[in-house]
Amino acid sequence: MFDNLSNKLDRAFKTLKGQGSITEINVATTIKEVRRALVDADVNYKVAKTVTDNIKEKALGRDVLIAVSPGQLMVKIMHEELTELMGGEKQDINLKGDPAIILISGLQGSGKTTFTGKLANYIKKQGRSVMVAACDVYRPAAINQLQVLAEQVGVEAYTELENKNPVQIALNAIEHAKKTHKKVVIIDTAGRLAVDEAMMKEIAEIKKAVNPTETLFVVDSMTGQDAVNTAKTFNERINFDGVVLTKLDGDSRGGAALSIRAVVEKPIKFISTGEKMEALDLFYPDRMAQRILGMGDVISLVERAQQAFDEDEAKRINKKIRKNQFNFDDFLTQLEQIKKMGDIKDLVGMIPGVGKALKDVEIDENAFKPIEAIIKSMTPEERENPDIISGSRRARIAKGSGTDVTQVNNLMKQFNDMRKMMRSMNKMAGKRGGLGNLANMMKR
Ligand SMILES: Nc1nc2c(ncn2[C@@H]2O[C@H](COP(=O)(O)OP(=O)(O)O)[C@@H](O)[C@H]2O)c(=O)[nH]1
Ligand SMILES: [Mg+2]
Repeated sequence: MFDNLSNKLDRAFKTLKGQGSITEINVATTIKEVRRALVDADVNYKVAKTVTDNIKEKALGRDVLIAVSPGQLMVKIMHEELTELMGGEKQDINLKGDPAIILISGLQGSGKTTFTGKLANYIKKQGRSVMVAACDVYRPAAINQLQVLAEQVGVEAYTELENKNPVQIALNAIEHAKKTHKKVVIIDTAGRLAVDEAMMKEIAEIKKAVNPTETLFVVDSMTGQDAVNTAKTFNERINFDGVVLTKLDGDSRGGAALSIRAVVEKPIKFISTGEKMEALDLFYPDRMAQRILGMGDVISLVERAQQAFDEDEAKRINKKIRKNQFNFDDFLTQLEQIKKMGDIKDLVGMIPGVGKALKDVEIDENAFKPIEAIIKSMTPEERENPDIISGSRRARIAKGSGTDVTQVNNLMKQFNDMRKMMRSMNKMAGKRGGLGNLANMMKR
């Protein structure tokens, strides 16, 4: 998602790269390109204009620090503006009430029933008892679909096959939830292919009858500008509390995410990125802005790295690197830590600047296996002191690890290159840790 927009913004900022200062003229060119990129990504024209006007004002008012280039400063300002545009702070769902009642609204096919299942799963994982209610009475298949999803995530689905009155079913469902001590009830409703009066009347009636804790509007992000218009109509009629953006895994141009908040002034609360029940995320405006700008999901990267990395271990390794004592034991420890950090491709994609370069490169996680086998076939002495690994030792190691001499030679060469690099970095008094080195190795 957003690849297209990221690329265009990247190009727009290039204009400013290499320039010594921010001036009226170079900002004007960049701003024009940024505005066009936003409009091309389905961002509402008025919204794009407001955003770019704000950026321009901020950019011209700010002194360029010696440490950052005008291009970097523009990205920073743009990041602030996009975050603000998408609502600033993350907004959680309100689950107060006994039970809390969540009403789901939106057009047919937007992903309401799928989201109902996902939200039930999400709430259940927080340890709350939850129930879903099927109030789409027009298509028998819709009831069945919700039953299947509910079963999949292990929650109860309330259905009434004979009853054709969605308001009544919703009220009965809430009664049932109270009797069975559920803390949350999620009400799935029927949609139409386009906004029509009968649907609006029905959802408004359900809302009035059940007095929900939270009314969510589900919208397909692939529908571009239409998504914004539909959101506006629904909001005028039922005054919803939050938006759920679905299908962000598709080739959505992302404009909906950028303009809905600004147009209806209601927060986006969740994003849905696939058909699986786990494919649901809270919406973080700042992280989304980072993704759009191709800065990489730095925050997530740092969080995951912090979880996996043992700080004392990292300090120990850095010390060894500085003393030119980095050996195969340390190498192995680093590999273990990287593996702990989870899916490697995911992770590498989050590193700013690396994500794009490596986007199309296949990173084979199994590639680590022979490396580990080779290192584990070395004697402690060899690992500690890699320079003693002669030709005959290499043959023995190859045999012991089930690899061949070429693979051992390759690893030795990479390892030696890495040590050389560390040495020259030490000379430059660089203090970069081992992760950067490994990232470099993977690029080859
Ligand atoms: N790729 C993708 N498909 C989705 C997502 N959410 C829903 N769908 C699919 O979109 C279709 C319509 O979803 P459904 O929940 O039945 O929509 P409803 O009519 O609003 O209840 C189904 O085929 C879903 O599997 C999503 O986030 N990503
Ligand atoms: Mg449905």
